[in-house]
Amino acid sequence: MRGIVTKSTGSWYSVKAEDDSYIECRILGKFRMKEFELTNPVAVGDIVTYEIESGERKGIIKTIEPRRNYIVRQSPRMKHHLHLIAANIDQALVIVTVQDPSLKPGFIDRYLLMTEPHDVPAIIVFNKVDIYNNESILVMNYFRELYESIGYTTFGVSAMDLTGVDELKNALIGKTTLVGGQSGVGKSSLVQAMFPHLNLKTKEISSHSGKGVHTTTFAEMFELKEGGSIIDTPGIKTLSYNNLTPMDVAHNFREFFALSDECRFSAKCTHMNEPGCAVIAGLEDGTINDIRYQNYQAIVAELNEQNHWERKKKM
Ligand SMILES: Nc1nc2c(ncn2[C@@H]2O[C@H](COP(=O)(O)OP(=O)(O)O)[C@@H](O)[C@H]2O)c(=O)[nH]1
Ligand SMILES: [Mg+2]
Ligand SMILES: [Zn+2]
Repeated sequence: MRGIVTKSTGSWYSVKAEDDSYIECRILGKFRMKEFELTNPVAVGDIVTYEIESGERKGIIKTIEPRRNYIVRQSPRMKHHLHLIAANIDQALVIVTVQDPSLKPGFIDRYLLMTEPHDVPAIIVFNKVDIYNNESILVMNYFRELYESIGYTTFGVSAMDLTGVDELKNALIGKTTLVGGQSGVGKSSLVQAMFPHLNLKTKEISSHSGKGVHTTTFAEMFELKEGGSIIDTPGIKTLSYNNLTPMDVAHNFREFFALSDECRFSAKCTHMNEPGCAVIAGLEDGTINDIRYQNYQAIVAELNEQNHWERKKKM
């Protein structure tokens, strides 16, 4: 029996079978990924084979088919583990706002570090354009031009007055799209505006423990009747990356990577203070955007700091 995982709640997985029925499955034993430790072995979007447990209407996942790509982030609980968010996706939306809430500096660039390593096309969506004042519109246009010039698709939309909603919808039909963004930016409202037949409930489950309240959030795949599906990820609020090295970051800032051939130390250049660095030269002549560069520096500094404390702990 073969199917696709549409939801994971930690120990149980909803699997959509080839006959369109759903079955709850669990896993026995261990599935490992060679490269790193995972908190969850199976992700939404995984194609799995399973067996029905005798006398039950439940299944056991036996194998996971090789993933075309996947999105991971650092586990919020275990700093050294990664959490698989989704697998086998066609594109990822990052929804942001300039106003209410204001744009969090670096959020887009951090998000792109999740998608870029696996060549997952990212679409940057500015929502709530209906409430933007003149200054917010200038800010949005500035960033839309910046990211378009690097090669990303961008949209300016409103889930409220439906500006741009049809155009965005057209970009989603027939594809498997991961939807992310900080809470409050209008993810649920926007999905609802594009696909009114979907009923995205809040999938946040709180559990009490002695240490306080933890909120656990789970990704879920929703099928579009127009074709394709979206994966809602209510949990992505902050992004950290101790799975990446500074060099990985350099390679995944697309326009830096494109210039790195011209750096004296080419593929080894971190574009921080090396002599003959084409990215630093680009910063001076304006071909590299200074906000992108500042975000890059901040991310690399954060990684170096994490690694510094790792080394101290080991000593
Ligand atoms: N003015 C305006 N408000 C919006 C828009 N989209 C969402 N909102 C409001 O923003 C708040 C958060 O929306 P929600 O969809 O729950 O955001 P989520 O946390 O990202 O899923 C709600 O009060 C929505 O009514 C929009 O395009 N314009
Ligand atoms: Mg929501
Ligand atoms: Zn360089």
